[in-house]
Amino acid sequence: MEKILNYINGELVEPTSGNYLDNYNPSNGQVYSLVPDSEESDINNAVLAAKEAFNSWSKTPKQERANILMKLADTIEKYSSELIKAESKDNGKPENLAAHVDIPRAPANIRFFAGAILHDSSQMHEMDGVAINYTLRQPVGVAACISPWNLPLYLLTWKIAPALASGNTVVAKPSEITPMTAFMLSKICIEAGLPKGILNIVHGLGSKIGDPLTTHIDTPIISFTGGTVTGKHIARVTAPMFKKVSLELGGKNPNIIFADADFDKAVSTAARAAFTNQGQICLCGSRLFIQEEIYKKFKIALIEKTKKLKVGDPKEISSNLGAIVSKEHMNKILSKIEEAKKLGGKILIGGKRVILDGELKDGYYIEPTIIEGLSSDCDINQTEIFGPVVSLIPFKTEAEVIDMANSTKYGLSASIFTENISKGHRVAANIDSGVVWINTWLLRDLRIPFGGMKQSGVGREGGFKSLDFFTEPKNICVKI
Ligand code: TXE
Repeated sequence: MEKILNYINGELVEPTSGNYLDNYNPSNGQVYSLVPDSEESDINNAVLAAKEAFNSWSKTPKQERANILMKLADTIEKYSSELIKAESKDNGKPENLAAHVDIPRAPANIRFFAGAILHDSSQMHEMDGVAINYTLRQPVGVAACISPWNLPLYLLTWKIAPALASGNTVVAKPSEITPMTAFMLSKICIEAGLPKGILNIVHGLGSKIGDPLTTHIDTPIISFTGGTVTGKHIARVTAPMFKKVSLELGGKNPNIIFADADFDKAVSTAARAAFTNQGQICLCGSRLFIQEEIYKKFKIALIEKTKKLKVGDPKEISSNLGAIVSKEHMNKILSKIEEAKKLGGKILIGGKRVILDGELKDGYYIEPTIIEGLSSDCDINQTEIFGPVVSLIPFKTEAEVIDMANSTKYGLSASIFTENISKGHRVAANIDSGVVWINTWLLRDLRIPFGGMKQSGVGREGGFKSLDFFTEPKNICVKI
């Protein structure tokens, strides 16, 4: 069985303990590879390698850093078809989605930040003939980059690209649930000639190697994407060490449909926002607020749309939804659906596990599920489920829907559908979330400040915000 290896100081190495964990293929429930069960000693080795590499990488001219990263991006692209298959097998997502979203984004992230450092500038403050101040932005050191399982290579590269481009070195910890494309990336780094030690990838359990990485004295900067509970833990353990921390956490995102919306566009986007990647995207629109006048018509159209979605073999081009990432997560989603029923929720469509035929009979599939009849403040409408489950909530007025949209502890993203421009802008300004889309969903410009309010996170990444985060500003004051 294939063994995934850690990538430390430019080499593929076994975990020091020699222990491995099972890695599952969610489409058939079978173990298909082994992932290192790393320990503190592996983290220490990786941090040491990154610390040593920092001395030269932080002083490498920007153009040279950009050239090296561009070559890495080209090499990733060379292996696109293998990466697409691997991401789908490891995560359960349809190959079609990996081909259009996940894998193209990896080289795009790297090229974007390789280019961005060549166009960056810093500030100058003049003191009326007395002095000038200028700001140097210098790399911080070894960055700990911790990424989740829902968009494995996409989010890993979203972190390591700006970290490396800015002159930091990196110890990355991909999710233990989806380690395969990070392992493939480490082999790609070797082929692309990435300087030894600038990127290190350590695999293993968050509960075991998370703290050794985040509280290591030589990792002054941490970029994390994952669950809110883990984010809280990282904030707690790192606070006394005064580290720079960026947290991208969960969401319970409102999707607001006004009666004057472009009906067909709103229906198809609402279905996409609810069910893409089996609902396992932090930006998914899982609370669907529909204005009373069109509630019934919209509900019927959404059910019709959902009926046409095929849950099936991730390898088949016709599958709209693949498998849920793990058995534990599938059971968590199913238990939330049961809870919804107990609270009086009516399942309009879906609600059950799907058992596919033949080799896929033990895979982790769930029907796309629409629920109605739950109050906006019940647990199901307040906490993240992170599965193919959307809850419909009618509303009467603009003020009422803004209140309900803002009623959760999260504040990551929101969508508003209306043909009234003024209303769109007005409601967007009043929604407590880091990203608001009007008449669309998941339209991403890599330059925007991306992140959440409230318990959806701390800080913003994207464009120059990422370069700001991964550098330390230093003021130099020169007396004239
Ligand atoms: O995430 P974790 P889980 C949400 C979603 C999901 C829930 C839990 O609601 O149901 O989180 O998912 C590493 N120190 N999101 O448990 O544990 C872990 O190994 C440092 C939203 O899988 O947060 C992995 O690499 N790191 C989300 C990463 O953190 C630790 C995407 C994320 O895993 C650690 C995924 C620790 N103590 C889940 N413990 C989004 N925002 O997109 C774990 N990790």
